[in-house]
Amino acid sequence: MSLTEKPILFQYPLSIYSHRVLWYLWLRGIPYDECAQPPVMPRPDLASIGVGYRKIPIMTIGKDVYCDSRLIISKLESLYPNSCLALQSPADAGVRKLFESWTIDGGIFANAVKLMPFWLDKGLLQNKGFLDDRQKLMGGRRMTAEAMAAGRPEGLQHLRQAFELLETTFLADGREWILATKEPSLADIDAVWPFEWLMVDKGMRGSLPNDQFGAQAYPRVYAWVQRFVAEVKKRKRNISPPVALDGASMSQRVLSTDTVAENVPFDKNDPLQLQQHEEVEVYPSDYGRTGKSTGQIVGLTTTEVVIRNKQGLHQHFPRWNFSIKKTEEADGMTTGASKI
Ligand SMILES: N[C@@H](CCC(=O)N[C@@H](CS)C(=O)NCC(=O)O)C(=O)O
Repeated sequence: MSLTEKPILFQYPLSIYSHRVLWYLWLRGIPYDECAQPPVMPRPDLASIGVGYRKIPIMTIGKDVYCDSRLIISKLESLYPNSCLALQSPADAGVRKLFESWTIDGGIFANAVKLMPFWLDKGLLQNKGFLDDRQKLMGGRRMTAEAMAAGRPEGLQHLRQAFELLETTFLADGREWILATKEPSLADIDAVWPFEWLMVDKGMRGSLPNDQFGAQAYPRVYAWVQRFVAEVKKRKRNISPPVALDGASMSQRVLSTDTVAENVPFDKNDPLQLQQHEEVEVYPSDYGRTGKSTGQIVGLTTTEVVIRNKQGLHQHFPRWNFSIKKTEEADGMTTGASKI
């Protein structure tokens, strides 16, 4: 990995998880290029650099490929030091990680998805290609109008709890930013994104009924989201727009880079008892499990796994909600604890 290489972000405009990374880049003023991706599979650009992981966003920096918005943001925090978004106290840094977990794994995003406006003409949920693709992503569950209608009341109820929590605890004292910092922090990015998606995103218009949500019901949450959006827009103006790379120029650049990959240590004492350099596959254990990346495991820490693929690129994944399996084991060729 080398900072002489500008990051390349793989994203598509409708991807809310990509917005998390874009906001981060804009708030910090970090220049990047981008390689736009289709919102559905296949993604030949990513296949050309040996990435089987199917979720978006992804970021390459030189020979390193970083998967998952959480890992991308934490890498950028360490690769570009003196972050204006970092929290000063360990306790605040911990609260920020809890926000990340609350919104991503804790059910906020899953309940927000239940509120996607399936009734909109020309909306995503009227698009057969999108529905087919997401059915595969979700392991067979289809987002039919009936299923969406049935899930909506519970989604709304759960989101009301989330709005209420923010309104009556963190934001109750009238602070501008979620952890009372002077400027927006990482905690704002990690807390705000599903709320911004529901309240601001054009594709989500109508997702929140006014009689149960709205600025009257949750004035502080609404003001905070709008403040965040305005700040992001303001800071975005300060960085030069990304170069849009097509698949060919992206893979030419990524595969021919002569930079050295980031060195991530290997923990021999990891509970999975993996050996450095053995062949493994890595994939999400929540959804999108069929999107597997394979390669030699070269780095392993409590929070990160790194594999080297056939193209010589190092793919990095978080450990949380990711599985690592020896490839023979995945093919059912070895015996072991998984068979008990
Ligand atoms: N934990 C992942 C979640 C990423 C995710 O679910 N992204 C959505 C797009 S917003 C996705 O990949 N959907 C399926 C797809 O685009 O193939 C992250 O933080 O990056």
